[in-house]
Amino acid sequence: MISTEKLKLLLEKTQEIAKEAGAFIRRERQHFNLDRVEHKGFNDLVSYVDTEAEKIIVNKLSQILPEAGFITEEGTNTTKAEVFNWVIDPLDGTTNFVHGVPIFCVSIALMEREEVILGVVYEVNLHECFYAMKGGGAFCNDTRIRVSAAQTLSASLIATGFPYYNFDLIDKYLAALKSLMKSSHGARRFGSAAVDLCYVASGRVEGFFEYNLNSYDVAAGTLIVEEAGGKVTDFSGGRDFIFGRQILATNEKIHEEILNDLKKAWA
Ligand code: 2AM
Ligand code: CA
Ligand code: CA
Repeated sequence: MISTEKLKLLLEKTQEIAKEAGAFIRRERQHFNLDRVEHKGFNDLVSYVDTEAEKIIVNKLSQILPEAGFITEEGTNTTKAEVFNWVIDPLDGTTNFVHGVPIFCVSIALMEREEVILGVVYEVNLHECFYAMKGGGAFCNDTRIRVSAAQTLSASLIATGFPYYNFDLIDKYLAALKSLMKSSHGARRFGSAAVDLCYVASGRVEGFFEYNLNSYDVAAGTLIVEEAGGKVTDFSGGRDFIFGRQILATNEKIHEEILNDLKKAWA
């Protein structure tokens, strides 16, 4: 067990590190051009900015908690530890970044065994730093955040991410989306799962769902949602949402309504 005092200190340091990586990303964006993009798959983009930002983060984090291992998108350090692991996406929203759409962030979580105990999501252009530690509430910059008070799907705005591979499930996804579009205020696609989750946490949208995401896309954001009073599950209502590649996060009140649509579509 880590003490509350130590966790608080780690949370402060992690915010500093996320902001430092964010400042690097912001600087590089000013002279970024599309020639510098590499492809991991036909639509899976990466650049030196992702890898360099990750190096900054991993290097600094290993100084503040030397016993922790790493799960990171770009694989800077692949050492896993038994108890503590950092789960890092140095640049969530890379497709936005390379095209100059200003929604992207740095996402860092700390897991103690199966549980996320600290999460930081730094939105690089809006300078919004979302953060939470287990049992300590959720914040954006210095302000406490809470999920929306909306009671029904019919009064809700829903964020999602479009599938980018595993297209054999796309019909199920589109069926769920169609049904949500018909019964809510509408759907939004911001292009960063970590930002989507923070928007649920801060009450800007009431729900978010996506399939195919990785642990580093969602780990930090899920704790921020839960600490803001929201609910996170997989599409069966269970807790396999960090490594399970299905995530539904809501303000809690509309969770069952969306879950019913997802269960029908995924049946
Ligand atoms: P990324 O920007 O780090 O790749 C958007 O739906 C979410 O899916 C983002 O969090 C994005 O993270 C993730 N994602 C992973 N691979 C992707 C891809 N090939 N294309 C688009 N989004 C991808
Ligand atoms: Ca990501
Ligand atoms: Ca990324």
